[in-house]
Amino acid sequence: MLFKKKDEPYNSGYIAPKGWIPPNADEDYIITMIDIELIDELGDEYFPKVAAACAAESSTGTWTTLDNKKGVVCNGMDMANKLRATAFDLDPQTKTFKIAYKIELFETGNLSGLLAGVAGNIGGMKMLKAFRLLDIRFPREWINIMPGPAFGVDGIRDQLNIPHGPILCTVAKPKIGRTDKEQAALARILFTAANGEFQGIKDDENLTSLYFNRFEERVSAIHKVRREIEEVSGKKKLYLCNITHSDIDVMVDRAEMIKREGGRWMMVDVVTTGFAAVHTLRRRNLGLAIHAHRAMHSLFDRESGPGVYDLGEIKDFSISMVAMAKLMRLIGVDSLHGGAPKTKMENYGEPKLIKDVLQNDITGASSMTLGQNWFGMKPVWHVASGGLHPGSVETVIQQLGEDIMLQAGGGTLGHPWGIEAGVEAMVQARDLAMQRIDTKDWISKNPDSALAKAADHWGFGPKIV
Ligand code: CAP
Ligand code: MG
Repeated sequence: MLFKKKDEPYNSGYIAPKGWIPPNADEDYIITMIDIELIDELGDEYFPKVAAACAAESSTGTWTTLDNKKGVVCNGMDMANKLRATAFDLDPQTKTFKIAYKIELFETGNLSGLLAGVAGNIGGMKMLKAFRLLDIRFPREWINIMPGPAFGVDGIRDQLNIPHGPILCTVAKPKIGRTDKEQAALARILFTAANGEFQGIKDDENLTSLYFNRFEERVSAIHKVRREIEEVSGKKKLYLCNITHSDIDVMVDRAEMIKREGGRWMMVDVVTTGFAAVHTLRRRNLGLAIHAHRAMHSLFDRESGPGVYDLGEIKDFSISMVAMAKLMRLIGVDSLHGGAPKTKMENYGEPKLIKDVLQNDITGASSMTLGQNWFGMKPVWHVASGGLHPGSVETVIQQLGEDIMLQAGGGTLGHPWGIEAGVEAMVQARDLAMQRIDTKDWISKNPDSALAKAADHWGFGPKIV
């Protein structure tokens, strides 16, 4: 049995009396919300002990008592007891609970250090059959010390001179295949088709620097095209150029290269490069917006139980994308892939919530979020992507609103009439949604349009395979 009588005090101080809530939470506490399942050997009556054990392991405790050596003056127990975390608001039905951590327990502004506590060892404990960190709520001091986005939603609208509506972008497909020159030729088409109403091009997450498409050659070729087109058309264009590398110094060199080319954005695979890398890039203040691709997030945020929809048990060990989105806003990205309706990617209905935490203050907590007061930190562009095509644009805009970057890769470049027609169809779909004109209705009146052809080819539903 995991909990022996003699170990009882180990977690006794780590749980709050029923009804307790952390006082003055937005000033003094970091709070997490957790969903767990107990291993079969532990009956439901162990739930409070396990919740307290999670609070202990993630703050100051360990698996046994330590304060039994009377007369020892160096055991640190006074401070450990003062700073211990408190499990509270336990729901034995859903096995959800919250943990309140006093702000002094962590070094303010050190996100990696904080996560080693609140999201550290606890998921690995043998007493748990499943664990999901649903959310983290940050107090004012953390919001004030973290950089947040350099540009945010309004800064990017000013930069591109797009006062309203979604930004339209595509990702070069095939994922890997074009040479730097071919990608620059693609950029020229994208920047000029449909009267230049399409904003940009993005590298794919796994395109870095390859023998037929070197970073240096690509960045210079595409920005040359961008400068030319901008000069002629007067319209600002985007190139989200992937600087991802496991060596931060190489990323900084690449970012500086973009800056020298007059670029405005760098793209980073924020999960594979890690929190420290993104925080460092943001702190260097290179004058570039950060586009955050989340490739690899699925390996720690996917969950296969119905509990992920709040409908029963969870099955895996994970952290939600909602929590990840908050961390990315704090660390200072300007746009983040957050999923959308009708994509090819799994999302549990979270995109709306992710967009909310990226852009709004959320006052009311729910079963999916603790809410968050952002104390004026700039909002982040929500990127809708993954199998989107013109027929899905109306639903995406209806559900997520206009402060989104719409990325359709295959759904732009794979148009049966060619790339120009793909761009035209995406622009048509966006414009109709913004004017609240029913897409199907419009298509029936314009059967020869690029949008009608796209809908005929891909339909209106999600493309799963
Ligand atoms: C989209 C994409 C993105 C995914 C990532 C891809 O291309 O470039 O990486 O959207 O998913 O490679 O699949 P398509 P998410 O438009 O051709 O699907 O945005 O959910 O992180
Ligand atoms: Mg991609």
